[in-house]
Amino acid sequence: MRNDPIHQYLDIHPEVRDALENGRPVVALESTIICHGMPYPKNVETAKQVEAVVREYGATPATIAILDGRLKAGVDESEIDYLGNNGQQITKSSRRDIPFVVSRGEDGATTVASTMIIAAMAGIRVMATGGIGGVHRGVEQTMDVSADLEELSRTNIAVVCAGIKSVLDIGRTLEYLETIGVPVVGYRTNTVPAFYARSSGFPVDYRVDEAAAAAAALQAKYELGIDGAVLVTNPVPEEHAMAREEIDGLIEEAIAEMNERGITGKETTPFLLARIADRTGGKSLEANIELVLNNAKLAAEIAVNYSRLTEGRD
Ligand code: PSU
Ligand code: MN
Repeated sequence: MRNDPIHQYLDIHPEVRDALENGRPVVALESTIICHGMPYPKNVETAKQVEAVVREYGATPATIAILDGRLKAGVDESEIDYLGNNGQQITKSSRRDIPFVVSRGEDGATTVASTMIIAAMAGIRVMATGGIGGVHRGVEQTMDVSADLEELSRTNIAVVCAGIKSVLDIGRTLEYLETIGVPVVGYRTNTVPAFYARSSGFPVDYRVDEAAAAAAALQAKYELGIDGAVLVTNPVPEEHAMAREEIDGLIEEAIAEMNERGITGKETTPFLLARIADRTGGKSLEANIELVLNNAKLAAEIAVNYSRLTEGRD
């Protein structure tokens, strides 16, 4: 396996490698949320807390990033500090960006899509994030559809998130996921969560009440050779949730401001997140942090169950 050309590019952290080689659970974590999704120093604090939660629930964390052109599956604390300190200066890197960031020897913050790619290269089957990218509102004009969606159709990993953010067109995002064959699973919920809010009102495809049930579906999918991700949606904890009406109005305003300023492409998600955090006096940031921690916990539980089910197999 070490002769595989991928390993000319990929550094698997020794602790992560040890876990993988011994069939122990590993959870991958993205880094765009650190560099572009949250302000310093909350981003660094949160990234470290997320790793601690993964450990607490019995798995090894592997924060994914690109540093000096090296794909990293697992980073040190000092590297988390580096990512958090340099924030927006670090290139937000999705699938299309990886070859350029690598060949130029640069740093990259990985989106859900590129985190999935690098995690899968390393052999990691579960990742946690806050929210995925999706079909943006106004797609009829802009064609803005996140590369996360196509990635979900092709790369084999469970992605634990807090549902679909209402800065996106939730209905169209779900239609897209249906078309590309990505199951939307609700963890202890019948409706797809809407990130800051616990429900979007749209039904999930499958509800699971235990992490083991999600792990079993994952095992069946991959033993059957059905490629692609499973999207596990986990509502923000009740005590940190925001009312849909409260957040939706602010989102409308933030989108209007974004359009006035002519912000497009990869800048949209970071702009909207920062604006919404301003407008809610930090309340949305707190919700964001809590939901990520909650997702890390569930991802660890799924990874633990998955490694039990697949023990001794490959
Ligand atoms: N949603 C969040 N915070 C984030 C992101 C999404 O609440 O930081 C990031 C994730 O890394 C996601 C990316 O993969 O934004 C999607 O960006 P785009 O729509 O440009 O593909
Ligand atoms: Mn986009």
